[in-house]
Amino acid sequence: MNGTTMQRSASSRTAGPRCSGYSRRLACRVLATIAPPAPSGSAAPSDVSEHSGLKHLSEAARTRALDKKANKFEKVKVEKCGSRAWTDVFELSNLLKEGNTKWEDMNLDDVDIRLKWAGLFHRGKRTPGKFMMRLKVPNGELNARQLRYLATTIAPYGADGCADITTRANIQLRGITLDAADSVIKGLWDVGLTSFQTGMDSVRNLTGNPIAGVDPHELVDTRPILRDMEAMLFNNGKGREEFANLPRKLNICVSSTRDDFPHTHINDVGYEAVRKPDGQVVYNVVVGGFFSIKRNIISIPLGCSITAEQLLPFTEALLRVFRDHGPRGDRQQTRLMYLVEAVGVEKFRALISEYMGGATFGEPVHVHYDQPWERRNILGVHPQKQAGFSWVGACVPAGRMHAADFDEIAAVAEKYGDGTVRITCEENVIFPNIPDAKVQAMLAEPLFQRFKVFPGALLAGMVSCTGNQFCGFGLAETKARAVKVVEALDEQLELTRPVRIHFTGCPNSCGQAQVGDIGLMGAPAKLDGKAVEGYKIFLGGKIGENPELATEFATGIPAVESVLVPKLKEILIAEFGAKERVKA
Ligand code: SRM
Ligand code: SF4
Repeated sequence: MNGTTMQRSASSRTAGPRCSGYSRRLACRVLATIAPPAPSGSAAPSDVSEHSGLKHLSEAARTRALDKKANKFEKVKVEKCGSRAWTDVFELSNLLKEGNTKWEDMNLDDVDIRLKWAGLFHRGKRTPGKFMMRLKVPNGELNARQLRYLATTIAPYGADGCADITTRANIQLRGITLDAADSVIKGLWDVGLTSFQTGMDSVRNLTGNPIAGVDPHELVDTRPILRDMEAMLFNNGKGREEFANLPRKLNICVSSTRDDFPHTHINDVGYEAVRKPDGQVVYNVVVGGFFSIKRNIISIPLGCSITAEQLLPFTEALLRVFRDHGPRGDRQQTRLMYLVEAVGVEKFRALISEYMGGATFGEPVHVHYDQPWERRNILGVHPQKQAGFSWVGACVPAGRMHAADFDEIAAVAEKYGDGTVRITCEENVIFPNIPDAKVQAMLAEPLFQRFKVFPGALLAGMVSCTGNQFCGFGLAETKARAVKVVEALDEQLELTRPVRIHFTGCPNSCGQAQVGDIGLMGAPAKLDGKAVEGYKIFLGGKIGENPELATEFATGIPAVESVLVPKLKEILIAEFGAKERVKA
């Protein structure tokens, strides 16, 4: 791949934000309240209660948080900072264990909203009293000890206890009850994991190259960068109060190859490693990509590159800028892009520089490649940059895991590799550092009957969000149906190229429907005149160097296999060159 990664081409991302009437109105509101930047650290006003979410906000941000147009979550945070959940969760667990109270009697804002800062998501609509616990797994790297611990957290919950690999290469545990939460959290800390600051207005799991360190084509190993960033942003997993009241969630990733495995284009902040002509690796910065019910947009260049040494202070400063200047009104207009659009790319960059004490940044680095680069399929067996070793990528259908899977993955990683694995944004698992001589024996392990190393072409590229099995927003079931439908299609069709199908249960698009070659998004539908679960179908998502979002192709498709399979078959044949399999 000519040794370098490439800055997004000018054609794929516009150089500056498009200014709509809305953006101009928002700009007026935001600019009117922009105060001079805080010198460094927190701008904590002294007259604010210890427990209020206002504590670390600048005067300007306090004004926005207290404004009558502030969204309801700002009010919840002003009343009591989400960071309080880090201590409250231990208190709540104890109260429940002692039998002095029931979760139903507790403060609902605590149970349903603030506990998300501790990584506990009440699944009140589907499984009342049970929580999903979201972790942080920087760069998706886990070791055998951590995997075995994760198995113990869900094992007690029987059928209700399972886990998912997420679209941010992360783990979510299911079935956790509040009385057990304190011991699970302590156990996570013991093995070097955390659930703190994984939900609500916090930075989400940091994603990088899933084959970092073993990839012959990487410019840098993203793992140490993301570990350091994680330690800095979240205080080594114990939570960083100063960043507990951002205006909204923030997705950050570091990409080190032309594949753009972590999808910089749909992250709020993307760092793209690129080699300068003098050989130095720096990072082009892109900002503002996000999906939501109201708007989906690819990130735009920030017009600068930063050095490896600047990555952490830059990220820290960007967070403070977002915290102090970001919009806190209509919740649908609070993602980072809205701040960038309101102040403009130049001003936004200047603010970060000011918060870094006047740091200067490099010009963006543009690299010309003669040849296009096909995003690699990392499932299967692949030679590493270390001679004599391979990585083995296995497909975890829809990312769904059970306690026994964690144990078995740990055992296989120890027996054949170095005891570590990577999980990916496509919800799969990678075993690195397998000596070539052991690969054949490894492939015969029973684990790979379930998690196939050479899955069907469609199953290999299938991604699914949680869907309405557990998620209250879900308009359709996703995971189980996705596996069934895609397996049926793999059986009936032969493909000449990989086709990625993304299922997502609602327009929040956690399953990234607009990223797929084909995307299915939960939506209302009718079958024989009756309202049924259904999907919209999106087509044309492109990932890698020149990303594009898929656009809506069809709507109101009933979510039943007898309709979905033929409909998708028709699309795969017409648009993707698939052929009916000849039956033997
Ligand atoms: Fe998401 C909210 C699940 C990745 C956009 N997302 C939710 C909640 C927390 C809603 C809820 O409380 O039920 C879902 C929890 C369901 C559950 O029980 O699992 C949920 N999101 C997920 C996961 C688990 C989907 C999956 O099956 O993998 C992913 C967890 C990632 C992680 O480890 O942190 C997940 N969510 C995403 C992504 C994909 C990504 O990051 O690449 C997106 C689109 C990208 C983005 O954020 O811009 C995404 N989730 C949302 C949104 C829309 C955000 C917005 O600005 O409006 C919501 C709703 C919200 O935040 O209010 C949401
Ligand atoms: Fe839930 Fe919708 Fe996200 Fe799927 S896309 S996990 S249904 S919020």
